[in-house]
Amino acid sequence: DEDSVSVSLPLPSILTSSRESKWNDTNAYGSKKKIQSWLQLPNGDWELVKIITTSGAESVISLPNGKVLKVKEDSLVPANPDILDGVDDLMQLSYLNEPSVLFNLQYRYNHNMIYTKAGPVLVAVNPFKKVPLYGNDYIESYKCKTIESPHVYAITDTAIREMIRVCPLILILLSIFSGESGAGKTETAKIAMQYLAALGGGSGIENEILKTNPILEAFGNGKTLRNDNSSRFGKLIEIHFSEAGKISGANIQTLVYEQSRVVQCNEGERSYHIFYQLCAGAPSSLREKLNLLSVEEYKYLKQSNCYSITGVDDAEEFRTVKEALDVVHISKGDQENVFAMLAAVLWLGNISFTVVDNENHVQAVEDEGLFTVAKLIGCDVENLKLTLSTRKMKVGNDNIVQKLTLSQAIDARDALAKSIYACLFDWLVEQINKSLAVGKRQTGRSISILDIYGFESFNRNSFEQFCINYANERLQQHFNRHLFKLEQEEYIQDGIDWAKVEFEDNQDCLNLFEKKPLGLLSLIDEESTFPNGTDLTFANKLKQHLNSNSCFKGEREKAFTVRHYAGEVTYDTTGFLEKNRDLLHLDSIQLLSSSKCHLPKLFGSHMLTQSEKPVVGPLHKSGGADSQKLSVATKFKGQLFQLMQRLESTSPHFIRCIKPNNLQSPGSYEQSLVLQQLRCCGVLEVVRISRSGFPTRVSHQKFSRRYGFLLLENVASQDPLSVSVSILHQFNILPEMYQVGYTKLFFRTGQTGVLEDTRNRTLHGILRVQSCFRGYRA
Ligand code: AOV
Ligand code: MG
Repeated sequence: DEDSVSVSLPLPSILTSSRESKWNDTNAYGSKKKIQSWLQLPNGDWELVKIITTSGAESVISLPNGKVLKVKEDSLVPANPDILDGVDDLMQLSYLNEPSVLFNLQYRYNHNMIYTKAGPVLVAVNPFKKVPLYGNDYIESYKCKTIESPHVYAITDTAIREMIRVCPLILILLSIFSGESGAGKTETAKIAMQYLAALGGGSGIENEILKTNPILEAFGNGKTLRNDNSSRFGKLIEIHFSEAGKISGANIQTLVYEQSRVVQCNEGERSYHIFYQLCAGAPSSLREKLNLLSVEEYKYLKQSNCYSITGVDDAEEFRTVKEALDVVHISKGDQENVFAMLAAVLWLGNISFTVVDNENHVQAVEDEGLFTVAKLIGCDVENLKLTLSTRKMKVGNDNIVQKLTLSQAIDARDALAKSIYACLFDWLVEQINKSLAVGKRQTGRSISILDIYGFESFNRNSFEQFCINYANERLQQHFNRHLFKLEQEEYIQDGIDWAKVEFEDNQDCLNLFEKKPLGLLSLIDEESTFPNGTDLTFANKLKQHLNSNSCFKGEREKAFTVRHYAGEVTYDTTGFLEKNRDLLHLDSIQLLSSSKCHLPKLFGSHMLTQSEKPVVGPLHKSGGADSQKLSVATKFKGQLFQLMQRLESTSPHFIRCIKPNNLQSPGSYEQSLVLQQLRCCGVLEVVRISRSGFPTRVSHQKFSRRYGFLLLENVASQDPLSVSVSILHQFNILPEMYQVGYTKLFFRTGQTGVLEDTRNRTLHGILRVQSCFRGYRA
């Protein structure tokens, strides 16, 4: 009978109750208490239970399996009425608590509705399978607004409309961090681009823009333990539109950080996809030209013991990348040079060294590796050999040549490899930007999509995670500030009395990173310049200066912990200084800039400007031994600040991606994992902001229609606002629990639950009476 209550409601089928069938008992409405509650099980998961009775601080509850238990009342969290199961927007929930949010997302996920709104934010739960939500028909439907359920298409559509009508600079901010990488940021970004291309296409440039994805993913993504296609760089793509709303060009800005992957990656991971694609897909003529081996024969690729990805055909991907390079107007000749540089990097890893004196100094072995590298980058073998085994230094006015030990030589070699790859990456982005360049006439209308690497917390966290998590910390602040502002603006717009809600922001953690001179970034740079600085002295310095900071905790030996907004992460400082210095010897720079490399821009301008740049970073060496390059951390911070500046000038739309399980498999929804991410990526944060405000908003029209019939007096002739107010009075809703706006009612959490219960009871009664009548007539 109860099922018929919900079925009879004029709501989409998704909102009809599915919970009720789980119980056999017929105990229903009538109790003043919330009849359904969430109970936390010993494993941390939440279970929906029914309260049978409550006396004092204890409640007797029944579990779905029929078991009856006595529990402390405060171990129960109120559940929403069934009618709210699977709502489109978490803001519609009367109770915005963790289990309710978890359940709502799970409910929708089980029905292939992976998108849910959390107020202004779109939450996307990774389905790990093809879901029937994309393609031209859907695009058309969202464009014509015949579908209204939350979707990337919908939020992208809103952005386009906003750009055209309201504000010329619109930023869609996709991707913000989730606890685990592999949550779906990059896929979501591509889905948004698809929509933009479909709506703003026509000139052909949209195809070029879409083709930048396979290129940048090949060069900037790799397999990690968490994601087979993990982005190891951040990307902001700005898509420009004409006044008529057609795409006129685009520009890509990148945040590169993980150079170390080129020369080193962990067991089970892979380096950048392009290396494997090249080795698998190069036609024989190219193989010969580049002296290409198979992946197992390159030391850089061999060390992680992982060469392929299930379901991915690297050779096929190589063809896709080449086609994409054609589309963005990179000539066949330049493409071949790019491949030659990639081969040079791989061959560099195979160069080995031999000890030449009794002081353990080494020299590069004259073998196939050395010869091939020299040929590929277009330099003299002798010169290359010297560069890899010695270092020119200036002491006073004298130039001296220092011989290198094995570990120094390996560092020099790896630095060269990383540097070539970094130049290649930058060069590619530059070429792509030239190809996508907006015509002379700029309208100032653009939509940007930000897709960065997500917050990472592994068992062992190194310098890479340190940088990623710092970036995420900055973005989190952007997110907080913006959403908070929006929230308040809505209240003000509707004319309600609104005292500012205090909000816990992450400024303290940012200060821990950015403060000068005693912040993490300054201290790492300072230690990196000390000749005798080691990872241990660095760790000790942190402990000495930062232990009083509430976001910092010194750990045993070389480790330290940072309390990020998304949870604590313990970093192991091993390798921090080396990775931060990322020194490329002056010799190497000279070698590269004098090489006859066929991509002149690649080394020529890039390298020289780097070494000739006035040094503004802390790495000013009085000895003048090494290249005067900015430290990685300083460069990273600079890029990040540039990015943030651009973000500040735009109007963001947020999408938060959630990974429902760690197996990359469809259908499984691990509550604790989702909850951890909801907390990390701030969905609950938004929820919390809302809870301290007036999260439930209902237009007067809707509200009076839904509850008006419960009124004792006849209100048929009254306007919706007055009806709404009468309802509030009749049900004794406390004045501090709501605000009446010009167009909407604003409620604190839990308020509509009472009304909804009464409504259900009344409807239930009506139905009973009706069915009695039917029985009578029969
Ligand atoms: P990420 O960008 O968030 O991780 P991806 O976007 O690469 O994660 O997603 C990881 C994988 O999840 C993809 O390769 C797809 O297999 C699957 N996936 C994600 N979204 C969808 C979707 N909407 N439909 C179907 N499958 C999907 V990282 O870049 O690692 O932080 O650094
Ligand atoms: Mg990604």
